[in-house]
Amino acid sequence: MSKNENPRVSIIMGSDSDLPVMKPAAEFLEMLDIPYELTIVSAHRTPDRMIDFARNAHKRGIQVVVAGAGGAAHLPGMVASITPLPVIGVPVKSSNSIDGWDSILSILQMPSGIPVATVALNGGKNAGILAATILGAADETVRKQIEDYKNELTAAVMGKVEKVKGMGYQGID
Ligand code: RP5
Repeated sequence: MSKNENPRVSIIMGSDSDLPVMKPAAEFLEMLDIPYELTIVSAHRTPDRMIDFARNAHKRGIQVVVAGAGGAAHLPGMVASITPLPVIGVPVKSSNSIDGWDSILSILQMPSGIPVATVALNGGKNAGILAATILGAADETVRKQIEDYKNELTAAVMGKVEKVKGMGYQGID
């Protein structure tokens, strides 16, 4: 049985050119052994596929959607308008983008009633972390993994505190 046979998170993106930004989301879920799927769903180029995806994702056992797109990035918002699942939007600075703001604002400025949890420009990793964190609200195993991850972050920074102290700088202990 494939480890991703029953995916809990769906990572979708407008084009294969978005993959370098979205891959870190998949890598984080893999690190936590959370089953996921990843594919291309384009709001503009495959609208029927997008609607079919959004109508049926929860019926397939998906619990969180991570959606990335660049330029006129309508994928996260349109999926959010249909699915009952939480949608995390990843703005992508794509080749057709002016400077990334087109994608950021397209995903961020949703109308009242249809929220998309928008992460930073090219923030694929944070999207993966947030997807796992949402699962962790009702899954003790995943919640513990997120706690461990945060503790690792703290330990890494405290190591840097010691490193800077060792360079002769002073500050709070
Ligand atoms: C968006 O257009 C995609 O999400 C991608 O970020 C951008 C460029 O797509 P390609 O022309 O590389 O296929 O819809």
